[in-house]
Amino acid sequence: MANSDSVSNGTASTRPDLGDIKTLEQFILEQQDRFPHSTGAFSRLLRDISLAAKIVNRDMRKAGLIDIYGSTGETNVQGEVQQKMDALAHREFVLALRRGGECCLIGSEEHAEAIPLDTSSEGDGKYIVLLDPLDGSSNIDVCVSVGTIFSIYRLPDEYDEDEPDLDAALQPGTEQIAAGYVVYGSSTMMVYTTGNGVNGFTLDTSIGEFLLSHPDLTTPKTGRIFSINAGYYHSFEDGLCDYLDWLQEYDENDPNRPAKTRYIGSFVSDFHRNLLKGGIYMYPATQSSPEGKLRLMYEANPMAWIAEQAGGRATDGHTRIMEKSPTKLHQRTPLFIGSEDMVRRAEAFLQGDPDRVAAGE
Ligand code: AFP
Repeated sequence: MANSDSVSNGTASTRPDLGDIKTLEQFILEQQDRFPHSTGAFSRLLRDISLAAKIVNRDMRKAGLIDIYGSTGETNVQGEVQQKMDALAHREFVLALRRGGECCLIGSEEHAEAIPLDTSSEGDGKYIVLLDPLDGSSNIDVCVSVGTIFSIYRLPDEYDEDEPDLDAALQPGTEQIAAGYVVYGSSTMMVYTTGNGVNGFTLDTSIGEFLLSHPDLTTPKTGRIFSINAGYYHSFEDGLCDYLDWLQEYDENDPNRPAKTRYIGSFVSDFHRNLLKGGIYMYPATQSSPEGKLRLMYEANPMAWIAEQAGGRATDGHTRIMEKSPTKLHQRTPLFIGSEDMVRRAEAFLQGDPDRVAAGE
């Protein structure tokens, strides 16, 4: 999108013309053309997801004007208070995927069990979608950025798409065929990978299309930002406290120290900022969340793949996130994700061998 929306004298002057822009749909179709035997089912599935994201975006922009602030009064399967927007976003994604017919099984943060979809009428129903429909939703009432995270798997051959066994969803992250997120921030962006790099699309609300704005996204190898809820410092393991102390030390030979804390408390937004600027996001085990807080299947795995595809790294401190074997849909995991050098150093501290990564390199 060269020459788009340049700003001069404080006003947006030029707008991209048709020759400059590429819509998400055009991009997906171009990718599809690379595979001669493609049926288009996967492209339609991505279209369904992007449609639900646009609807969630539209509804969210009206929060405060219509009755979608606050909680439903229910708790979700995690025992967390469910926000009205959580329930609405879950509903929109399930509806879009059901209508599209390409997905036979959905796993959602907002639903205790995986949801089988009737695939008898439309589409091939060969795909499984795992999602957190609205991450960071406790931030909505105060106008802070939130997001959607999704992960797509193929239904393994041994399962029947008309009656998919719920265990079909329990695949390691290495089996993902697409992963992405939508950040509903100062603008709304969808970022995704199919294992061929990472691309970002910004929603142009005036025409209702996601437009390619961040082609071939890569993340800096290191950075100056660390994102963690330091309120839990006293329940972190010693290695992590040492790493946090190290990050905050001044070192005249290291331009990235002292590092800067940035923590929104909305994983998608924290991750997105760090992806673009360089940094590390950490949600470790704590006293109240001994297995960490974030969910392996629909938060950690998709973001881990995006991070890796952009040149970053994601582990639980010891094991690569995408190689963890899931045993349940809502499984949690500690998570250290972001710029490769920063994650490697965090691992070195956590494994009691901080000198493994030389300072200032
Ligand atoms: P909510 O969806 O309940 O707001 O939780 C958001 C989240 O899962 C993730 O987006 C944040 O990074 C993390 O929780 C914040 O948790 P803490 O409040 O414990 O720091």
